[in-house]
Amino acid sequence: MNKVYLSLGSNCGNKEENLNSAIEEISKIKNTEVKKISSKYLTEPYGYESSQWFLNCAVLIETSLLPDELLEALSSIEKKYGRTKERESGKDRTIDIDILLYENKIINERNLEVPHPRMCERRFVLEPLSEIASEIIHPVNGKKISHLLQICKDSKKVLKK
Ligand code: PH2
Ligand code: MG
Ligand code: MG
Repeated sequence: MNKVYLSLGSNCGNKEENLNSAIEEISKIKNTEVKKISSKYLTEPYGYESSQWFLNCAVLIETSLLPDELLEALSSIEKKYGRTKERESGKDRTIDIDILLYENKIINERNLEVPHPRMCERRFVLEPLSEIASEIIHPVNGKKISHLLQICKDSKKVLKK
């Protein structure tokens, strides 16, 4: 079984329910178990302007799916919750599920980059992740997640619910 860390986010509709439903769906993916769920955090939109704050959390799963297979399964959950390019207004989204870390793998494919290329700059990712993976080492920069959070310069607000 492979340990995989995910970041979940929602800033449309009932955000709490969206995250919970997505986690429930993730637990139903074949050969996949949800092992840890962080607290949920209310977070200021990062990288663009929106009046809609996000609810974010991090999840640890164990899966025997390969990265591509997992990506496919996660994308279909996003689609099920109405995540289509057409329906999104700007960058607001009902549910976004990103693969942050897949064991120690480094993947640089057109449709999948792991570790997530922007995770270290984002407090809304590191704060929840640090709750469930503080001692995990980032396979590219060799730093612990707890340390990446300490040195993160992102000043957008991240409030534990
Ligand atoms: N996701 C983004 C861009 N900006 N900001 C917050 N606070 N939370 C997110 O999940 C988020 C974001 C792109 O996926
Ligand atoms: Mg994202
Ligand atoms: Mg995404």
